[in-house]
Amino acid sequence: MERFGFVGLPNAGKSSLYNALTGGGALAAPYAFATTDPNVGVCKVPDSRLDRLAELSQSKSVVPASVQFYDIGGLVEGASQGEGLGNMFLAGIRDVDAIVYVLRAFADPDVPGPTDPLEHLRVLEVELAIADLDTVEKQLEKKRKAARVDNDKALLAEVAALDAAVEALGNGQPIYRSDLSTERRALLGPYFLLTNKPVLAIVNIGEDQLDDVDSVTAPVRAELGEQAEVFGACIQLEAEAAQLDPDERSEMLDGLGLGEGAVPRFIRAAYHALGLRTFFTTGEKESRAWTFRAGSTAPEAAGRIHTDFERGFIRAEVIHWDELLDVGGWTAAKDVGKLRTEGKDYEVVDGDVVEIRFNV
Ligand SMILES: Nc1nc2c(ncn2[C@@H]2O[C@H](COP(=O)(O)OP(=O)(O)OP(=O)(O)O)[C@@H](O)[C@H]2O)c(=O)[nH]1
Ligand SMILES: [Mg+2]
Repeated sequence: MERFGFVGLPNAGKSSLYNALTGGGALAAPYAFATTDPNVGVCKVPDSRLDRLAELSQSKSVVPASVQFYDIGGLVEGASQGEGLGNMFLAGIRDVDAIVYVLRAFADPDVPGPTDPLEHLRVLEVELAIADLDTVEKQLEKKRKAARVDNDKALLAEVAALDAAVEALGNGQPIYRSDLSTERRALLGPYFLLTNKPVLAIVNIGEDQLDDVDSVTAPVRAELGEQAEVFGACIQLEAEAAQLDPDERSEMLDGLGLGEGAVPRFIRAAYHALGLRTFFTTGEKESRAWTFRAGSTAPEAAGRIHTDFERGFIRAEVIHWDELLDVGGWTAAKDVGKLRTEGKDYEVVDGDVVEIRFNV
Protein backbone atom coordinates (compact mmCIF):
# COMPACT_ATOMS: atom_id res chain seq x y z
CA MET A 1 0.00 0.00 0.00
CA GLU A 2 1.28 3.48 -0.85
CA ARG A 3 2.22 5.58 2.15
CA PHE A 4 2.34 9.29 2.82
CA GLY A 5 4.09 11.07 5.67
CA PHE A 6 2.98 14.46 6.94
CA VAL A 7 5.47 17.12 7.88
CA GLY A 8 4.72 20.54 9.22
CA LEU A 9 5.36 22.97 12.02
CA PRO A 10 3.48 22.54 15.31
CA ASN A 11 -0.19 23.56 15.04
CA ALA A 12 -0.12 23.56 11.23
CA GLY A 13 -3.02 21.11 11.17
CA LYS A 14 -1.33 17.74 10.48
CA SER A 15 -3.42 15.79 12.96
CA SER A 16 -6.54 17.60 11.78
CA LEU A 17 -5.67 16.52 8.23
CA TYR A 18 -5.21 12.98 9.46
CA ASN A 19 -8.67 13.15 11.01
CA ALA A 20 -10.15 14.60 7.83
CA LEU A 21 -8.74 11.68 5.86
CA THR A 22 -9.37 8.83 8.23
CA GLY A 23 -12.50 10.04 10.02
CA GLY A 24 -10.83 10.75 13.36
CA GLY A 25 -8.57 9.19 15.95
CA ALA A 26 -5.76 11.71 16.28
CA LEU A 27 -5.49 14.34 18.96
CA ALA A 28 -5.71 17.78 17.35
CA ALA A 29 -5.06 20.49 19.91
CA PRO A 30 -4.10 24.16 19.98
CA TYR A 31 -0.68 23.70 21.56
CA ALA A 32 2.65 22.79 20.04
CA PHE A 33 3.74 19.14 19.97
CA ALA A 34 0.30 17.76 20.63
CA THR A 35 1.44 14.76 18.59
CA THR A 36 4.38 12.83 20.00
CA ASP A 37 3.78 9.26 18.86
CA PRO A 38 2.84 8.94 15.19
CA ASN A 39 -0.73 8.29 14.12
CA VAL A 40 -0.86 5.73 11.36
CA GLY A 41 -4.10 5.30 9.50
CA VAL A 42 -5.61 3.94 6.33
CA CYS A 43 -7.88 5.93 4.09
CA LYS A 44 -10.14 4.50 1.43
CA VAL A 45 -9.77 6.13 -1.93
CA PRO A 46 -13.20 7.44 -2.92
CA ASP A 47 -14.07 6.48 -6.48
CA SER A 48 -17.55 6.86 -7.92
CA ARG A 49 -16.62 4.57 -10.82
CA LEU A 50 -16.22 1.70 -8.37
CA ASP A 51 -19.61 2.40 -6.80
CA ARG A 52 -21.28 2.31 -10.18
CA LEU A 53 -19.57 -0.93 -11.16
CA ALA A 54 -20.64 -2.50 -7.85
CA GLU A 55 -24.20 -1.43 -8.54
CA LEU A 56 -24.06 -2.89 -12.04
CA SER A 57 -22.72 -6.23 -10.80
CA GLN A 58 -24.82 -6.18 -7.62
CA SER A 59 -21.61 -7.03 -5.79
CA LYS A 60 -21.86 -8.38 -2.25
CA SER A 61 -18.74 -6.52 -1.25
CA VAL A 62 -17.06 -3.38 -2.46
CA VAL A 63 -13.36 -2.87 -1.84
CA PRO A 64 -11.89 0.53 -2.63
CA ALA A 65 -8.19 1.14 -3.06
CA SER A 66 -6.51 2.50 0.04
CA VAL A 67 -3.53 4.55 1.04
CA GLN A 68 -1.78 4.97 4.35
CA PHE A 69 -1.00 8.19 6.22
CA TYR A 70 1.60 8.89 8.88
CA ASP A 71 0.92 11.87 11.07
CA ILE A 72 4.03 12.74 13.06
CA GLY A 73 5.14 15.42 15.51
CA GLY A 74 5.76 19.02 14.53
CA LEU A 75 9.13 20.19 13.28
CA VAL A 76 10.59 23.52 14.42
CA GLU A 77 13.50 25.67 13.35
CA GLY A 78 16.62 24.14 14.90
CA ALA A 79 15.04 20.69 15.23
CA SER A 80 18.33 19.29 13.92
CA GLN A 81 20.02 20.81 16.99
CA GLY A 82 17.42 19.29 19.26
CA GLU A 83 14.90 22.14 19.38
CA GLY A 84 11.33 21.09 20.05
CA LEU A 85 11.04 17.33 19.70
CA GLY A 86 14.29 17.27 17.72
CA ASN A 87 14.22 15.51 14.39
CA MET A 88 14.81 11.89 15.36
CA PHE A 89 11.14 11.13 14.83
CA LEU A 90 11.58 11.85 11.11
CA ALA A 91 13.11 8.37 10.92
CA GLY A 92 9.54 7.09 11.27
CA ILE A 93 8.68 8.38 7.80
CA ARG A 94 11.94 7.53 6.01
CA ASP A 95 10.34 4.84 3.91
CA VAL A 96 7.08 6.53 2.95
CA ASP A 97 6.39 6.94 -0.77
CA ALA A 98 5.70 10.67 -0.62
CA ILE A 99 5.80 13.61 1.74
CA VAL A 100 2.87 15.89 2.44
CA TYR A 101 3.75 19.36 3.66
CA VAL A 102 1.07 20.92 5.82
CA LEU A 103 1.56 24.68 5.64
CA ARG A 104 -0.54 26.93 7.80
CA ALA A 105 -2.24 30.04 6.49
CA PHE A 106 -5.19 30.24 8.88
CA ALA A 107 -5.15 32.88 11.58
CA ASP A 108 -6.61 32.03 14.96
CA PRO A 109 -5.64 33.90 18.15
CA ASP A 110 -6.17 30.69 20.12
CA VAL A 111 -3.69 28.71 18.07
CA PRO A 112 -0.09 29.92 18.46
CA GLY A 113 2.38 29.94 15.59
CA PRO A 114 3.20 31.72 12.36
CA THR A 115 0.53 31.99 9.65
CA ASP A 116 2.68 32.65 6.59
CA PRO A 117 2.76 29.41 4.59
CA LEU A 118 6.03 30.44 2.93
CA GLU A 119 7.69 30.75 6.30
CA HIS A 120 6.45 27.25 7.14
CA LEU A 121 7.83 25.95 3.87
CA ARG A 122 11.24 27.55 4.42
CA VAL A 123 11.65 26.13 7.95
CA LEU A 124 10.51 22.66 6.93
CA GLU A 125 12.79 22.41 3.95
CA VAL A 126 15.83 23.61 5.87
CA GLU A 127 15.22 21.04 8.60
CA LEU A 128 14.56 18.22 6.14
CA ALA A 129 17.66 19.16 4.14
CA ILE A 130 19.79 19.12 7.31
CA ALA A 131 18.43 15.70 8.28
CA ASP A 132 19.29 14.38 4.80
CA LEU A 133 22.70 16.01 4.83
CA ASP A 134 23.43 14.18 8.03
CA THR A 135 22.39 10.85 6.48
CA VAL A 136 24.44 11.42 3.34
CA GLU A 137 27.56 12.60 5.14
CA LYS A 138 27.52 9.52 7.37
CA GLN A 139 27.72 7.30 4.27
CA LEU A 140 29.85 9.29 1.91
CA GLU A 141 33.40 8.65 3.14
CA LYS A 142 32.74 4.97 3.70
CA LYS A 143 31.42 4.59 0.16
CA ARG A 144 34.18 6.71 -1.34
CA LYS A 145 36.82 4.50 0.23
CA ALA A 146 35.11 1.29 -0.85
CA ALA A 147 34.70 2.60 -4.40
CA ARG A 148 38.39 3.51 -4.58
CA VAL A 149 39.61 0.20 -3.21
CA ASP A 150 37.52 -1.92 -5.60
CA ASN A 151 37.51 0.62 -8.46
CA ASP A 152 33.85 -0.28 -8.65
CA LYS A 153 32.13 1.73 -11.42
CA ALA A 154 28.65 1.41 -9.98
CA LEU A 155 29.86 2.50 -6.57
CA LEU A 156 31.77 5.42 -8.08
CA ALA A 157 28.56 6.61 -9.71
CA GLU A 158 26.81 6.33 -6.37
CA VAL A 159 29.58 8.36 -4.73
CA ALA A 160 29.20 11.03 -7.41
CA ALA A 161 25.47 11.15 -6.65
CA LEU A 162 26.19 11.44 -2.93
CA ASP A 163 28.67 14.27 -3.63
CA ALA A 164 26.05 16.11 -5.66
CA ALA A 165 23.52 15.56 -2.88
CA VAL A 166 25.91 17.02 -0.27
CA GLU A 167 26.36 20.08 -2.43
CA ALA A 168 22.64 20.65 -2.95
CA LEU A 169 21.63 19.91 0.63
CA GLY A 170 24.50 22.02 1.96
CA ASN A 171 22.97 24.94 0.09
CA GLY A 172 19.68 24.20 1.80
CA GLN A 173 18.23 22.74 -1.38
CA PRO A 174 15.92 19.75 -1.04
CA ILE A 175 16.87 17.02 -3.54
CA TYR A 176 13.44 16.89 -5.16
CA ARG A 177 13.80 20.45 -6.35
CA SER A 178 17.55 20.55 -6.92
CA ASP A 179 19.15 20.11 -10.32
CA LEU A 180 20.20 16.51 -9.63
CA SER A 181 19.41 14.31 -12.63
CA THR A 182 16.78 11.60 -12.46
CA GLU A 183 19.60 9.03 -12.70
CA ARG A 184 21.41 10.48 -9.70
CA ARG A 185 18.18 10.73 -7.74
CA ALA A 186 17.58 7.05 -8.45
CA LEU A 187 21.09 6.17 -7.23
CA LEU A 188 20.23 7.87 -3.93
CA GLY A 189 17.18 5.62 -3.53
CA PRO A 190 18.80 3.22 -1.03
CA TYR A 191 19.44 6.13 1.38
CA PHE A 192 15.75 6.86 1.88
CA LEU A 193 16.32 10.58 1.88
CA LEU A 194 13.32 12.63 2.97
CA THR A 195 13.83 15.30 0.33
CA ASN A 196 14.25 12.78 -2.48
CA LYS A 197 10.55 11.87 -2.42
CA PRO A 198 7.64 13.39 -4.31
CA VAL A 199 6.00 16.25 -2.42
CA LEU A 200 2.44 17.43 -2.08
CA ALA A 201 1.75 20.67 -0.26
CA ILE A 202 -1.49 21.53 1.48
CA VAL A 203 -1.99 25.12 2.49
CA ASN A 204 -4.31 25.05 5.49
CA ILE A 205 -6.54 28.04 5.02
CA GLY A 206 -9.00 29.60 7.45
CA GLU A 207 -12.76 29.58 7.02
CA ASP A 208 -12.59 33.29 6.30
CA GLN A 209 -10.22 32.63 3.37
CA LEU A 210 -12.47 30.21 1.51
CA ASP A 211 -13.37 32.81 -1.10
CA ASP A 212 -9.74 33.54 -1.67
CA VAL A 213 -8.07 30.14 -1.89
CA ASP A 214 -6.13 30.90 -5.06
CA SER A 215 -4.49 34.05 -3.80
CA VAL A 216 -3.59 32.43 -0.45
CA THR A 217 -1.96 29.45 -2.14
CA ALA A 218 -0.36 31.44 -5.00
CA PRO A 219 2.95 32.26 -3.23
CA VAL A 220 3.53 28.59 -2.38
CA ARG A 221 2.63 27.59 -5.92
CA ALA A 222 5.06 30.19 -7.26
CA GLU A 223 7.84 28.97 -4.97
CA LEU A 224 7.39 25.26 -5.71
CA GLY A 225 6.60 25.62 -9.41
CA GLU A 226 6.32 22.30 -11.20
CA GLN A 227 8.05 20.43 -8.42
CA ALA A 228 5.06 19.82 -6.19
CA GLU A 229 1.32 19.68 -6.34
CA VAL A 230 -0.09 22.48 -4.19
CA PHE A 231 -3.59 23.03 -3.00
CA GLY A 232 -5.60 24.85 -0.44
CA ALA A 233 -8.11 23.43 2.00
CA CYS A 234 -9.74 24.46 5.24
CA ILE A 235 -8.62 21.36 7.05
CA GLN A 236 -10.64 22.11 10.17
CA LEU A 237 -13.90 22.08 8.22
CA GLU A 238 -12.89 18.94 6.37
CA ALA A 239 -12.11 17.23 9.67
CA GLU A 240 -15.51 18.24 11.04
CA ALA A 241 -17.21 17.00 7.87
CA ALA A 242 -15.39 13.68 8.12
CA GLN A 243 -17.17 12.96 11.38
CA LEU A 244 -20.60 13.13 9.78
CA ASP A 245 -22.36 10.36 7.92
CA PRO A 246 -22.13 10.67 4.12
CA ASP A 247 -25.48 12.45 3.59
CA GLU A 248 -24.89 15.04 6.28
CA ARG A 249 -21.35 15.49 5.04
CA SER A 250 -22.48 16.27 1.49
CA GLU A 251 -25.03 18.67 2.87
CA MET A 252 -22.46 20.48 4.99
CA LEU A 253 -19.83 20.70 2.25
CA ASP A 254 -22.40 21.72 -0.34
CA GLY A 255 -23.75 24.38 2.00
CA LEU A 256 -20.24 25.83 2.26
CA GLY A 257 -19.85 25.76 -1.51
CA LEU A 258 -17.06 23.17 -1.20
CA GLY A 259 -18.57 20.58 -3.53
CA GLU A 260 -17.26 17.14 -2.65
CA GLY A 261 -14.74 18.70 -0.26
CA ALA A 262 -10.97 18.67 -0.42
CA VAL A 263 -10.43 15.09 0.77
CA PRO A 264 -11.24 13.32 -2.51
CA ARG A 265 -9.29 15.98 -4.41
CA PHE A 266 -6.34 15.56 -2.12
CA ILE A 267 -6.32 11.79 -2.49
CA ARG A 268 -6.54 12.08 -6.25
CA ALA A 269 -3.66 14.57 -6.22
CA ALA A 270 -1.69 12.20 -4.01
CA TYR A 271 -2.31 9.44 -6.51
CA HIS A 272 -1.23 11.66 -9.33
CA ALA A 273 1.97 12.74 -7.57
CA LEU A 274 3.01 9.10 -7.30
CA GLY A 275 2.00 8.19 -10.85
CA LEU A 276 -0.67 5.85 -9.50
CA ARG A 277 -3.65 4.62 -11.48
CA THR A 278 -6.66 2.42 -10.80
CA PHE A 279 -8.08 -0.63 -12.51
CA PHE A 280 -11.12 -2.62 -11.46
CA THR A 281 -12.37 -6.13 -11.10
CA THR A 282 -16.09 -6.60 -10.78
CA GLY A 283 -18.50 -9.45 -10.23
CA GLU A 284 -21.35 -10.60 -8.04
CA LYS A 285 -19.02 -11.52 -5.21
CA GLU A 286 -16.95 -8.36 -5.21
CA SER A 287 -16.13 -5.15 -7.00
CA ARG A 288 -12.69 -3.90 -6.25
CA ALA A 289 -10.33 -1.08 -7.14
CA TRP A 290 -6.64 -1.90 -7.53
CA THR A 291 -3.76 0.50 -7.58
CA PHE A 292 -1.02 0.24 -10.18
CA ARG A 293 1.76 2.44 -11.50
CA ALA A 294 1.21 4.32 -14.75
CA GLY A 295 2.83 2.42 -17.61
CA SER A 296 2.39 -1.01 -16.04
CA THR A 297 1.80 -3.92 -18.39
CA ALA A 298 -1.15 -6.24 -17.89
CA PRO A 299 0.94 -8.90 -16.08
CA GLU A 300 2.48 -6.28 -13.77
CA ALA A 301 -0.93 -4.86 -12.93
CA ALA A 302 -2.31 -8.38 -12.46
CA GLY A 303 0.52 -8.97 -9.99
CA ARG A 304 -1.14 -6.41 -7.72
CA ILE A 305 -4.01 -8.89 -7.32
CA HIS A 306 -1.86 -11.95 -6.82
CA THR A 307 1.72 -12.84 -7.71
CA ASP A 308 0.40 -16.02 -9.43
CA PHE A 309 -1.54 -13.79 -11.82
CA GLU A 310 1.71 -12.18 -12.90
CA ARG A 311 3.74 -15.39 -13.00
CA GLY A 312 1.14 -17.42 -14.86
CA PHE A 313 -0.36 -14.62 -16.91
CA ILE A 314 -1.95 -15.78 -20.17
CA ARG A 315 -4.16 -12.89 -21.23
CA ALA A 316 -6.54 -10.28 -19.90
CA GLU A 317 -10.07 -9.53 -20.94
CA VAL A 318 -10.47 -5.79 -20.78
CA ILE A 319 -13.14 -3.14 -21.15
CA HIS A 320 -13.12 0.47 -20.00
CA TRP A 321 -15.43 1.05 -17.02
CA ASP A 322 -17.81 3.46 -18.79
CA GLU A 323 -18.19 1.16 -21.79
CA LEU A 324 -19.07 -1.67 -19.46
CA LEU A 325 -21.77 0.47 -17.86
CA ASP A 326 -23.04 1.45 -21.30
CA VAL A 327 -23.47 -2.12 -22.53
CA GLY A 328 -24.92 -3.21 -19.21
CA GLY A 329 -22.66 -6.02 -18.03
CA TRP A 330 -19.85 -8.43 -18.68
CA THR A 331 -21.85 -11.03 -20.63
CA ALA A 332 -23.50 -8.36 -22.76
CA ALA A 333 -20.06 -6.86 -23.43
CA LYS A 334 -18.81 -10.23 -24.60
CA ASP A 335 -21.89 -10.76 -26.79
CA VAL A 336 -21.53 -7.46 -28.62
CA GLY A 337 -17.79 -7.92 -29.02
CA LYS A 338 -16.78 -5.06 -26.71
CA LEU A 339 -14.54 -7.19 -24.57
CA ARG A 340 -10.95 -6.90 -25.74
CA THR A 341 -8.42 -9.67 -25.35
CA GLU A 342 -5.06 -8.22 -24.40
CA GLY A 343 -1.69 -9.92 -24.15
CA LYS A 344 1.32 -9.46 -21.92
CA ASP A 345 2.50 -6.24 -23.59
CA TYR A 346 -0.76 -4.40 -23.03
CA GLU A 347 -0.35 -1.24 -20.94
CA VAL A 348 -3.25 -1.02 -18.54
CA VAL A 349 -5.19 2.25 -18.62
CA ASP A 350 -6.76 4.05 -15.67
CA GLY A 351 -10.38 2.90 -15.45
CA ASP A 352 -9.93 -0.47 -17.15
CA VAL A 353 -12.05 -3.34 -15.88
CA VAL A 354 -10.14 -6.58 -16.26
CA GLU A 355 -10.44 -10.29 -15.90
CA ILE A 356 -7.15 -12.15 -15.83
CA ARG A 357 -6.62 -15.58 -17.39
CA PHE A 358 -3.68 -17.32 -15.82
CA ASN A 359 -2.14 -20.71 -15.34
CA VAL A 360 0.43 -21.73 -12.74
N1 LIG B 1 -9.20 28.08 12.96
C1 LIG B 1 -8.65 26.98 12.49
N2 LIG B 1 -8.05 26.14 13.33
C2 LIG B 1 -7.48 25.04 12.84
C3 LIG B 1 -7.48 24.73 11.45
N3 LIG B 1 -6.83 23.55 11.27
C4 LIG B 1 -6.44 23.16 12.50
N4 LIG B 1 -6.84 24.03 13.45
C5 LIG B 1 -6.62 23.97 14.90
O1 LIG B 1 -5.26 24.15 15.16
C6 LIG B 1 -4.86 23.35 16.26
C7 LIG B 1 -3.68 22.51 15.88
O2 LIG B 1 -4.08 21.55 14.91
P1 LIG B 1 -3.41 20.11 14.86
O3 LIG B 1 -4.09 19.38 13.77
O4 LIG B 1 -3.36 19.50 16.21
O5 LIG B 1 -1.94 20.54 14.42
P2 LIG B 1 -0.64 19.59 14.26
O6 LIG B 1 0.05 20.07 13.04
O7 LIG B 1 -1.00 18.18 14.32
O8 LIG B 1 0.22 20.04 15.52
P3 LIG B 1 1.37 19.20 16.33
O9 LIG B 1 0.91 17.80 16.51
O10 LIG B 1 1.50 19.94 17.61
O11 LIG B 1 2.60 19.33 15.50
C8 LIG B 1 -6.08 22.54 16.67
O12 LIG B 1 -6.68 23.17 17.77
C9 LIG B 1 -6.96 22.60 15.45
O13 LIG B 1 -8.33 22.52 15.82
C10 LIG B 1 -8.14 25.63 10.56
O14 LIG B 1 -8.22 25.40 9.35
N5 LIG B 1 -8.71 26.75 11.14
MG1 LIG C 1 -0.45 16.72 15.58
